[in-house]
Amino acid sequence: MNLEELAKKFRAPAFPGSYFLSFEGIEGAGKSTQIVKVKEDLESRGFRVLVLREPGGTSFGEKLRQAILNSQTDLHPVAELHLFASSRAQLLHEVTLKELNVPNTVIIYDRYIDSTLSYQGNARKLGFETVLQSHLAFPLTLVPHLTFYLKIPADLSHGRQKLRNAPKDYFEKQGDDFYEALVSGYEKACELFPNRILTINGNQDVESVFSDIKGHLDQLILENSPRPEN
Ligand code: T5A
Repeated sequence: MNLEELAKKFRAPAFPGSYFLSFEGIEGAGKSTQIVKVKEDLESRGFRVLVLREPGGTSFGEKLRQAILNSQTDLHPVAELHLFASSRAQLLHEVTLKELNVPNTVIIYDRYIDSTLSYQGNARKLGFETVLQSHLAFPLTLVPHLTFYLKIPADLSHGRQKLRNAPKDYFEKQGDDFYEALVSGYEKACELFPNRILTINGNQDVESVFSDIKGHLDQLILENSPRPEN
């Protein structure tokens, strides 16, 4: 199967009235900042909103998160791939699929499969085929209705990380080449999934980034609202 054929195996879940969204971007792109604002906005429209993070979100997933992000040894990229996929499968099974079944729910993921494509597939050089093939068993074939890719350049990521002044985790210690490969990995993911992934300019003030995201959310909700009867 070529890459385009593989990509077609991935579908958004069909739960009427509920949505699955994800946020993507390199370190410091502003994902967590925007998720807080999107949650508030959707709640004000009457949705029940759950925010989940990857890796993590379940007690099993949080243990995997610690194992990866606090690892003192270099992990093999295949080990990384399967750790992230394990955390993802458990989160889908334990939380996401059950919660989406409740009408008027929005599940927001802070990172999902596009992180694996960019980090393990591109920057760690496993290739997109290897990543997608490792996700061909349900529930890993599920993808969000919309993914917001907050695009910032690598140097802005380093600048925001410095400002935060927190200890660097496993991936934050990587050099410039790794960050450039992350950006190009996200570009490739956007080309492969053009209808699902929306690129948002993350190099704007917080309110302008939110306004761009809100425009797309308005459209998604409008398109899926029941039409008034004549
Ligand atoms: N990973 C994960 C993989 O390798 N493969 C996978 O499959 C998955 C799922 C997870 C790590 O695991 C890797 C990727 C990651 O390395 P994480 O902690 O969940 O790590 O994710 P991070 O991206 O590291 O989280 P960050 O907090 O660094 O980034 P955010 O959430 O994008 O950024 P945010 O919102 O916290 O903002 C960062 C700083 O910038 C400021 C904020 O105030 C904050 O100080 N900021 C802005 N400043 C100016 N203008 C704006 N528009 C701003 N927006 C935010």
